[in-house]
Amino acid sequence: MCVFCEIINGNIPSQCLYEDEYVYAFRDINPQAPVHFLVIPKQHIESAGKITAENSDLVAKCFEVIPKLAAEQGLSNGYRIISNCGPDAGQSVEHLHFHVLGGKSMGEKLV
Ligand code: DGP
Repeated sequence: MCVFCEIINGNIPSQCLYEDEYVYAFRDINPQAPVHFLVIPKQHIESAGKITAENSDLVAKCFEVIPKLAAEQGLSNGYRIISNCGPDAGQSVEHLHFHVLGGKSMGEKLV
């Protein structure tokens, strides 16, 4: 089972920020900004490359959670959302996840 499925199941501990029937959010183990958390669908979807009409409602649910959590975490000055998809993007966990980073100015822009 993948590491994020194990986190959802509680077999691997995590710092949970939010949970409902469809979505789980927790702090990244290796934070790249003062605030860095991950928002994931509980259903195992490999990556953004596997989003379809059948599962895109779960992606929407993730994105509904993000602004609420960002506000709770004090990211009133903005934040960045990243989803690495596949080897060239450096995806290391094959369970769709959205990084939310903030709490500092991220001046070095990739896009
Ligand atoms: P990516 O490289 O985009 O696939 O990002 C995977 C992220 O997942 C990476 O920033 C570190 C994080 N991560 C990996 N394993 C764990 C874990 O066991 N717990 C937590 N909290 N985060 C993890």
